[in-house]
Amino acid sequence: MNSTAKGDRPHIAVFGRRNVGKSSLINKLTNQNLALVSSQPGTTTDPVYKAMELLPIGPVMMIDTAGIDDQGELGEMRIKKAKEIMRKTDLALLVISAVQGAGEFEAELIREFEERDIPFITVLNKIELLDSESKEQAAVSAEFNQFFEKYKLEFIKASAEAEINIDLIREKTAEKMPEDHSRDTIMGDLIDAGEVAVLVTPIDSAAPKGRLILPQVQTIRDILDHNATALVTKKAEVSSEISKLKKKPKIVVTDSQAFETVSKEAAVC
Ligand SMILES: Nc1nc2c(ncn2[C@@H]2O[C@H](COP(=O)(O)OP(=O)(O)OP(=O)(O)O)[C@@H](O)[C@H]2O)c(=O)[nH]1
Ligand SMILES: [Mg+2]
Repeated sequence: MNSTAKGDRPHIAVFGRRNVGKSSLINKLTNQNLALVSSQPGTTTDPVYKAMELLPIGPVMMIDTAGIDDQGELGEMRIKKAKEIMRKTDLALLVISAVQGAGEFEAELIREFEERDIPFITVLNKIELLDSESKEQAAVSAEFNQFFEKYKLEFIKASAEAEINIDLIREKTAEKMPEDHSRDTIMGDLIDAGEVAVLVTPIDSAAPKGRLILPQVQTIRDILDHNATALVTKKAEVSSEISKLKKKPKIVVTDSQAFETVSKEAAVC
């Protein structure tokens, strides 16, 4: 079992061959440009641990691993490295490049995840490079399908570069996180019963049609679970909504891009 003590934060590790976009994906998932990205295979040389905020889970430890594959490392070495990190991993993201393919290396990682009871999510990155019209790429897709069928895997077609399905990866990450960590509170240590939290929610072209995303819904649920009240609004309405409240909100939650504007708006109320 995967029972090594890992501290309070759930550890999410990203595995995959070199150059598949592991570091790029971490940057997009956390909205930060902390991980080094380059077109040179082997950019990340040692595992990089970064304490980060990943909603809806909250504080997590993201582990960016060195890409290891047939050309990069020799034999046993590559899987030994991965295994060391797996001892600390609560949930894994297996990143495969849609243009590069999946094979024995990925199969070996999957066997290890299963042996260690590590839940994992498979991300087919660089999906925007696949042109389904072209014959060559149709062949690549068939090869992929065989691989995924063999291991009965579901995969998320994504692109770190074109920002495709990044929210979906976040949602699945929260869904798949083992129970002992998924019970961690999002807002519980920030708000008390009877207080109000204002959630400034971007409704733009990137927002899915007709619904809120899981992290937003979970945050609302968490506030209610703590017998507090959630006021959900958009950036444009935030100051007028706060001014209508008889009591100042305990906290205003916004995304990193809107932080500066919202903090000014909220301060004048
Ligand atoms: N077209 C495209 N390029 C991408 C995507 N994601 C990453 N890249 C590019 O792929 C290259 C490798 O990205 P990294 O994030 O450094 O990949 P990595 O898996 O961390 O690589 P190593 O650290 O070398 O193992 C960079 O040039 C990225 O800009 C994507 O979704 N689409
Ligand atoms: Mg890297």
